[in-house]
Amino acid sequence: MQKEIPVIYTPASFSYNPPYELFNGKVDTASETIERVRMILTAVAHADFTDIRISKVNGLPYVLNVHDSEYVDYIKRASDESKQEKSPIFPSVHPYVDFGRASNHVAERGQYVFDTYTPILPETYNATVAAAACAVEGAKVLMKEKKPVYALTRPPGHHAEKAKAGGYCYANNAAIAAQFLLDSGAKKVCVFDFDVHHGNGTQDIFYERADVLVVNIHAAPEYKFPYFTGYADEHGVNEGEGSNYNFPLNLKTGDEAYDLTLNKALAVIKKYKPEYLIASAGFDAHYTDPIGGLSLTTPYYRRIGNKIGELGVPVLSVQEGGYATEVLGQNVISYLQGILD
Ligand code: SP5
Ligand code: ZN
Repeated sequence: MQKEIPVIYTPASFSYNPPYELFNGKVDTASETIERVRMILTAVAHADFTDIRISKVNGLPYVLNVHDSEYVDYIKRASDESKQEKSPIFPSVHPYVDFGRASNHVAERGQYVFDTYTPILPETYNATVAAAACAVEGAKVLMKEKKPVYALTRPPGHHAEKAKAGGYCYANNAAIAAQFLLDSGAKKVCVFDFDVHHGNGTQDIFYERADVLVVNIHAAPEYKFPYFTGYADEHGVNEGEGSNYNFPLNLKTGDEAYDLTLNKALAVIKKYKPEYLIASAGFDAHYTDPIGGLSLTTPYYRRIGNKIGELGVPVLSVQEGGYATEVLGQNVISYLQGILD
């Protein structure tokens, strides 16, 4: 029997287009493109189990419940600066000591953005707040309708820390949705992240807290971005000790080996007994992904959906990465279908 999955998106996702990224000192083609959301929306529109809605809430207050206001203000100012200068804003210097003082706008660029993949464009701020609003609206629908919901968020979010952008992410949409659920009365929420890259931002935000269990499966830091985090021994600190789990994988891991790790990750989630599950749903572990490095197939995303659905916890899926645009829509559909099964 089929039920409907509300899909929440924003037209603001179509308003910004990173022209390039910088890698090893060279200009590289941007992976995080408008084409991604276009392909997903087309696939979702053709599926008979989806109910497409445009987000209408103002995301800003919810963004500020997770991110530092100085940081959010910077993203806004840098977006304006980019418009004035008619050029994307990239960092050149990163803090070699952090005394909390960014002396000028050059220093701020490195203070608030941790890599050279994440340019700030005139529309970055608006799109960021609008994407976060999709996640919040998804969480609202989740609370009310207690059925699977999908937030088509672009820009993605899981690399954004409390006060830093990176990895194509500016606001941590999944964390913002989790915080909203807690502020609405939930006591225990889980974020499960199966994007191929470690969700350093979500880990950062909840690392000292026990009210959000963060579980990540990803390509190991030895091989893939964000390189500095994602090791299995990162368990959380203080109150958060024991509320953070990382499952790093070798390159080329395929469906079968992935499934063993998925079972372990889901066992951890089951034991925690969350009231809500937020899935940071990236599809860049697909074997055709140009930057991912793992080897999952499209039918396997349905299995991931099956197993998440079997937890019996209301689940909000928030779109993260996935750069094989030809198959991205099919991967999303396969996964959502799996949750419904
Ligand atoms: C949300 C998400 O999936 N962010 C991923 C950020 C990863 N950025 C690193 C991309 C590096 C691509 N450069 C490869 C050079 C080959 N031309
Ligand atoms: Zn990713």
